[in-house]
Amino acid sequence: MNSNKKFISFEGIDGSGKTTQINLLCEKLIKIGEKVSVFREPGGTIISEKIRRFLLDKTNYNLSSEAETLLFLASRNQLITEKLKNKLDKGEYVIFDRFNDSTIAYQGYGFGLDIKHLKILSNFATFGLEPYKTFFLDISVEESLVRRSGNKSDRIEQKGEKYLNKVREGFKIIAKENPRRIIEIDALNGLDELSKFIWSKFKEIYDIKV
Ligand code: Z5A
Repeated sequence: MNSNKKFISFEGIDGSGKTTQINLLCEKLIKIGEKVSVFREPGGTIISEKIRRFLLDKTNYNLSSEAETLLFLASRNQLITEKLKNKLDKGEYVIFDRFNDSTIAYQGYGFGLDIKHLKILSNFATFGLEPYKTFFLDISVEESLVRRSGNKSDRIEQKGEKYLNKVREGFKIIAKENPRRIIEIDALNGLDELSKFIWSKFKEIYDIKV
């Protein structure tokens, strides 16, 4: 088995249901006796969580797009170095709530930073590691706003509807460019239906017979 075969990521715009579906998938894996670790991005280590707080802090309103990008990548590099490699070496499943696709979608397509440069930088930060499979949960920006209504928005969520539309389109382009890795899912469906679909795909990918 490839060393990254048990490395999976979930992607999508804010409120697309990543965290919910990751939790449901983990429950199923644990039930059949599998070991699984989940890491959110940015975050997942003491240092990466410090970077997360800084990135989401609304008082850092004048953080430049380039500095923001480098901080996301710094957080990711720390997480890979401290946790990911070790877990994969042990043969455990590792699920990331966001990875490089988020940087390309939010900082590249969202902000307009050069995608070619972002890919080179991401490659450096991640030692060229890629998830084996990525579940991209696609919802409309309108649905994202409904699902998040009532929540306080952080520095990135404040960027508004137009920005989020560019990010969503970015994810769709990335999915088209990577059809073998990325499984695009219409995430407007109900929780259970989505969870069943993801589990059936998962079982197919890893040849799990239950
Ligand atoms: N970011 C970046 O710009 N560049 C990068 O490289 C990286 C990240 C790695 C991280 O914020 C922010 O950083 C994020 C991207 C940026 N920005 N924004 N804006 P975060 O980790 O705090 O937020 P998030 O990743 O966007 O998570 P989220 O908003 O919590 O969304 P989610 O995990 O995808 O959704 P959820 O929590 O599972 O569900 C949201 C709500 O919808 C909740 O009330 C659920 O009960 C409900 N839900 C879920 N599924 C359904 C269905 N199927 N139907 C109806 N309602 C549902």
